[in-house]
Amino acid sequence: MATSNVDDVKSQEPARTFTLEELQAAYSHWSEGKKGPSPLRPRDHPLLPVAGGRNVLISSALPYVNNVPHLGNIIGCVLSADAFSRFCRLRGYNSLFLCGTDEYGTATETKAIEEGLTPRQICDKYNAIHKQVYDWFNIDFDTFGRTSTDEQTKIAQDIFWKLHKNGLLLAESMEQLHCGNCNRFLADRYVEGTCPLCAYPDCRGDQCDKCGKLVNATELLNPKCKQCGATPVVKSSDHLFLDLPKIQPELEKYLEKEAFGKGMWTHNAKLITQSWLRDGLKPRCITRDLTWGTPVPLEGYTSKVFYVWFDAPIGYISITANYTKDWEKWWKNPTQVEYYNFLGKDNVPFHSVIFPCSLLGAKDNYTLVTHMSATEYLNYESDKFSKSRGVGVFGTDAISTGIDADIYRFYLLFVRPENQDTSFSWADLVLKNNTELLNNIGNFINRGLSFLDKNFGGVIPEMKLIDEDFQLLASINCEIAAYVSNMEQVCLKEALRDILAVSRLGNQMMQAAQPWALVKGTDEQKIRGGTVIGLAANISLQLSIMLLPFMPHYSKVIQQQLNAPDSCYYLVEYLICHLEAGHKIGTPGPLFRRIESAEVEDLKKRFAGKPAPKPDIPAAALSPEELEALNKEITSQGEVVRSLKTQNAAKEEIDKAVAVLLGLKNKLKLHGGAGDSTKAESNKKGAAKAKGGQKTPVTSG
Ligand code: B3M
Ligand code: ZN
Repeated sequence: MATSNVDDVKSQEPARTFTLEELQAAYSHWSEGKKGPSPLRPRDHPLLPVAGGRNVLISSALPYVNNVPHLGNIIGCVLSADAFSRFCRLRGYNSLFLCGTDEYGTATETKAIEEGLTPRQICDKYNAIHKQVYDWFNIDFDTFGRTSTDEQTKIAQDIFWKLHKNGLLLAESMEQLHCGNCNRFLADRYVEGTCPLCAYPDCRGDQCDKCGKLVNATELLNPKCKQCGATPVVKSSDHLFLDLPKIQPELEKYLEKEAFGKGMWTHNAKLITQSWLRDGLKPRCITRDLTWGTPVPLEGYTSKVFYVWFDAPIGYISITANYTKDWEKWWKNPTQVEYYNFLGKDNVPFHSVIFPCSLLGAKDNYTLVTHMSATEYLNYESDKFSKSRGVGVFGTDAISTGIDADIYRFYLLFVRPENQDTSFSWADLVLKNNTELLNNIGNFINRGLSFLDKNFGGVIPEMKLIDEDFQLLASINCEIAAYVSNMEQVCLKEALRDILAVSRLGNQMMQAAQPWALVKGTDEQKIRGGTVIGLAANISLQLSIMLLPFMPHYSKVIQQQLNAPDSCYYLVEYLICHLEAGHKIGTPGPLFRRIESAEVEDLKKRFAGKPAPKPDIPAAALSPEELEALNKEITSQGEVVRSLKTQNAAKEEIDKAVAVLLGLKNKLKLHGGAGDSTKAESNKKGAAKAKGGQKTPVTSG
């Protein structure tokens, strides 16, 4: 059964009556007709803000480089940002849409060890995979970069020095485990030992999978370095903290006046930010004892790198700097640039608090976030996406399903988790494809254009508009205006429903006028039939323009079938007659195809995942390949558990995932495996454990 987690279509409003002025306006807009060249600026790189224009900087959260994105990741940032960015281009704004891979930190180091590659090789490999997946989904970045570049080092260190100069750094010594054998401090997840609380022998350095309690790595009994098995010792290490409490008043002032005041913030983004501020900001550790990262330039700390969450958002700036030497025109131009952030809700505080504080603290006139569009989570059927369990469609799988990228785009944007968690459901995708795309939009456009082709030789006939046409134009203009306003507010889901409403109006017109009967009638009736068909062609063109942000490929196909000049491809709040009498269209053809339920049954099975292994399977030796596969599964399931925990998922959900993990570990034990191999490390959101000493200001000298 199809489960629908959103209002499927706009509720059918009773036909509105329009004032004479509205009807006249609709007619005069319609008659604007074809104008010369496109009013849009050409997309010449590098794109830069223009004084006095509407300058829109758009970033999508930078995906971690150590994995393949799934459909939830894709709708969570890049696809949503792409739809918005395409809208901005259609409106003629000076926009720049940027993204890239987030490459530094333990997660990459760990993946490198796992795959026997260097961190650099891992980044190159996965950066290419990400790029390929986004290309397939028709994500049209203006620039797609990466964080591990020289520009990143330059800009991150510059911001760091300014924070230092402005007295916003604190130093404190922290106790951490150090492995003498590997000669390095161990991030919590590089350590395992016996749980100090429940004596579970496979306890991780940050949390016990058995009792679920948080532990400090320094308190583990029998700690072991996960890399080499040696026993690490507690050592102190000096770290630097960003003095957030000192910056908080300025951040609050900025948010109240500028961002919350003038910007569009999703409810969750506002709520999360306000709760951080309400609790009062604490100093935050911005250094780590790792090697794969941006080096800390301050004497005494040069063996350390920046904490990924201090460093990664600076990636937005460095990616721009790698794109154009004039990057400061975007990034040090707060009065002329509006900055939109697209991200998943778990990334909100880093974008609304930590990053703006770093920039405010640098006192260097940086452009700060104005609008924040944070999505909730997309589930897969009624489960969570999980690489290790094979649940859900990952970017590279989507390519092999035989379903067009644009169909995924349409459906993902249709169920975009805008205000609440939603799910991707195959049955629902089939339903939406077959009703909204095939029966509504596809049917309207194909019927009209085929009829035009057969009865008028594909040439738009003379149109003589009558009263009811003015009513129709005014109704369509209401939908277009609603679409524009929804897009402006990043209510992408609603905007998509406005498109469907325009198509529905078109279908109603065809149904009511019956042009196929009219063309067989009197001369007057023939003219009426031609008028209806001319209207249908122009409404089809309007639909292709509105669809462009959502389904760029099909938008293009419709444009080709209409033989519409590029110069009509701009978006205003009303319908214009771009295709005037005498215009010859191209070759019409069916747009969408029916998707059969049987087809998705197979896909459903393919991506449903494997059942969790039972812990009581009889012991049998595993082949080295099976052992490796099992180890990989344990690693990824460990990641699932950690990500659920960092997302504060429901307890039952976490318990379920932990049970799966324990099952896998038991299996490994039963088969004589070497114990836990969970090496994966997700980003630490907290700092290492402080010794309880005082933080001391770091003064510039
Ligand atoms: N890489 C988290 C994520 O992919 C993180 C975002 C960084 S944005 C600067 O969800
Ligand atoms: Zn070691």
